[in-house]
This record gives sequence, structure tokens and C-alpha cells, in this order.
Amino acid sequence: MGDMREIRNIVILTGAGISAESGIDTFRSEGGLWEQHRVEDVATPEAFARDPDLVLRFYDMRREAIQTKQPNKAHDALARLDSAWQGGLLIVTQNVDDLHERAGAKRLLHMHGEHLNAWCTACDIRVPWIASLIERPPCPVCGMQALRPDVVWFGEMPYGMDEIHAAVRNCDLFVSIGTSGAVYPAAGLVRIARDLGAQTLELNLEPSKGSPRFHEARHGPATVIVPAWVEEVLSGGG
Ligand code: BV8
Repeated sequence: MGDMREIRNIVILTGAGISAESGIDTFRSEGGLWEQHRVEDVATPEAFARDPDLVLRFYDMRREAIQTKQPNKAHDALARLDSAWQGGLLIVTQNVDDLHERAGAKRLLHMHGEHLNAWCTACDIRVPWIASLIERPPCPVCGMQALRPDVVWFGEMPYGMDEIHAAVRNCDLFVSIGTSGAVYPAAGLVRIARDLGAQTLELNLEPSKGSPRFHEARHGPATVIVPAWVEEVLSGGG
């Protein structure tokens, strides 16, 4: 990486790989989440309309599972960076788990929604939700049995895109951690940053689809390479 003195504003994009060592399945690996389910069958509005029980059970199982998992050293390192970094910083996560929050991250945006929220399709309210949805519980606000996972499915607009684009256009360093670079618009953010002169760095277990889009790539488990990178940034090195 270039001279850290030039870095003021950082954007960090995280994906399922940052939670892998916490025991949360990624999507596109052996035995991953999409291995057991075709994405079209569980993560689209059409799938929900066609077979709501299948989709609700898929998300009930994952919502319950994440509540038994803990943040790992990579989440902890990003939370440390968030509290210590004096310049601009935004963690944009594609993950719907709450491990970044539980590690203490504050400047955080869930662009694909959150497992621990439910969204009422009748009154449009979003409410914290840790229980299951398969029994069609009534919305705590309007009473209708119209709650769905507050998760962005394929074909739906990700959350916070204006804020994300503003941060990406303004950043000096764009770092991607634990994502395969397969899903848009998340996978296209590095190109926007790079075209505007930001330095770009990929931290991932192995080269990803998106690797060629980055100036630099470092490979290894997130719990090893993310804390090392954060120490480098905070010591002004690299
Ligand atoms: C939209 C939430 C428009 C639910 C998810 C053709 C071309 C280009 C784009 C499209 C196209 N056809 C359709 C599209 C658009 C589509 C898309 O990109 N499709 C792809 C598949 C081609 N995108 C959308 O539909 C998006 N919406 O475009 O809306 C629009 C416009 C106007 C108005 C309305 C709408 C919505 C996308 C969001 C979909 N929701 N998830 C849920 O979680 O169940 S996507 C899903 O994939 C997750 O969010 C996940 O975050 C995301 C990306 O996956 P990754 O996080 O990267 O995980 P993956 O398993 O793939 O990779 C893990 C990585 O970690 C690997 O690289 C691995 O090496 C690494 N790793 C593993 N272990 C470790 C590690 N790294 C470090 N340490 C380790 N230990």
C-alpha cells in the first residue's frame, strides 16, 4: 500500500468471509449456504411469493444460528480501527449477521439488510426481531401477519446506496474483506473508488473474482490478515 499519510477517508466492504471463522457459512464455498439451497429458491421475492414457508424456514434457521456465534479477531480489529481512526471511515457490510456491531463497530451500514430485523409488508415498519417468522407472528405495530426478513433479496434495491456512493467517491482507500466479488452493486464499488484515484486493497482467503480490480491483494484467513493490516494502518506504516 502507498504512503498512509495520504489516507484520510477509508471505505471497507465486508462479505461472508469475515464471518466464516466465527462459524457462519459463506455462500459460494463447498457446503456453503447456496450449496444446500439454490439462491433462486430462497433469496428472491419470487421465491418468497412461491414458497414462503421454505424461505421463512431458511431465514429462521440462519437468524437462530447467528445468535450462537461470536465476533472474531477480524471484526474486533475493524472495530478498533473504527474507534481509533481520526479520518473518515465507513464499514459497508453485505453480511446480515450482527457480528460487526457486537465487536463494537459504529460507522457501519448493512447494505443487504439484517437477520435481526423484520419488515412488515403491510405497514412498512422495520422492527428488531430475534424469534422465528414461520408461525406468521403479528406485526407489533399494525397487527397484520405480514412480517418478512429485513434482508435485501436479488432484484431488490440494496440499502443506503446514496450514502455508500458518497463515501466511495470521497475515499482515499477502499478495502474489500472476505467477499467473492460476485454480487452487484457491491462488487462494482471498487471500480468507482479506483477510477476516482483511491488506493484499493483486497484482503481475502484466496484470489476472488474481483481480485484483478484491486491495486493490491493479500491472501489468508481474515483473523490473521485483517488485524495485521489494521496495526499497519494505525501505526501509519505500509
Ligand atoms: C439489485 C442477502 C437492482 C440475503 C444477498 C447480471 C450481471 C450483474 C448483476 C446482475 C445480473 N443479473 C442480476 C444482477 C443483479 C444481482 C446480482 O449481482 N446477481 C449476481 C449473482 C450476478 N444483484 C441484485 O439483485 C442486487 N439488487 O441489483 O437491484 C435494482 C435497481 C433498481 C430498483 C430495484 C432493484 C441485490 C443483491 C443482494 C442480494 N442479497 N444476500 C442473504 O444473505 O440471504 S447477496 C449474498 O451474496 C450475500 O449478501 C453476500 O454478502 C453476497 C456476496 O457474497 P459474499 O459475501 O462475497 O460471500 P461468498 O460466499 O460469495 O464469498 C465469500 C468470500 O470469502 C470468498 O471470496 C472466500 O474466499 C472468502 N473467505 C472464506 N473464508 C474466509 C474468507 N476470507 C477471509 N477469511 C476467511 N476465513
